[in-house]
Amino acid sequence: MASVDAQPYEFELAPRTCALTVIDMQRDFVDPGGFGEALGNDVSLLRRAVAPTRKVLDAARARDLLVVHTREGHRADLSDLPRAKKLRGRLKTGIGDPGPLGRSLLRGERGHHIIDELKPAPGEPVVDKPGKGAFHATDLDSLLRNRGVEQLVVCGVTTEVCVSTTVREANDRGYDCLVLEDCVASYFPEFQVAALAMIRAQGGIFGWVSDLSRFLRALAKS
Ligand code: TIU
Repeated sequence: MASVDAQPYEFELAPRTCALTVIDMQRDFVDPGGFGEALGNDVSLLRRAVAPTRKVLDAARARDLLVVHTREGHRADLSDLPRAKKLRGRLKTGIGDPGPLGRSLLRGERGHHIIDELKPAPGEPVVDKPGKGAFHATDLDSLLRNRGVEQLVVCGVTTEVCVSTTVREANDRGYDCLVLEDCVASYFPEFQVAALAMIRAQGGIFGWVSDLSRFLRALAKS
């Protein structure tokens, strides 16, 4: 056990029951030509979370923490793509349409792959999810419970969409979440600030917020 300096108050890190979750660090969100850009976003804003997340990954691997990666995406036949999600946005290149990174947000396409810098190591589970939250229509909950996980350290993108949805889902399932603010990123700087504020408000209504250096310091002491 070690205390992570966090908000709204210290987070008691228990490495044996803690997993690192890296949310949707896919080319489709982080690289030009993918789904994120098709939505009208400046994807370079997400790059700032890559190097800090790499450091968390290295530290978690060195301490044998369970590392779980997630990817948002759909089956090639689009059978798991709700009509509402397909139509929303009136996009020129929507989910399943061909683009520079292959068919957008589809499993197996180039854009669906996790970026090289954060590539899953052999044996690390990769959870493919059709929604924003990593628990919806996936086996993530059983995978965590079967390993006795009670705490999640959360990195990835985007802070107010898939990270926040996952943290909220995790909170309702009884997990304690610690979000590292420099390891999550948004296309909208103001949403980054607001999403993190919502997590730690009201005594940590959804969880805790800290950062890379504070987390590494505590992990080294634990
Ligand atoms: N658009 C946006 O901010 N995010 C997503 O569509 N997915 C994730 O956050 N992964």
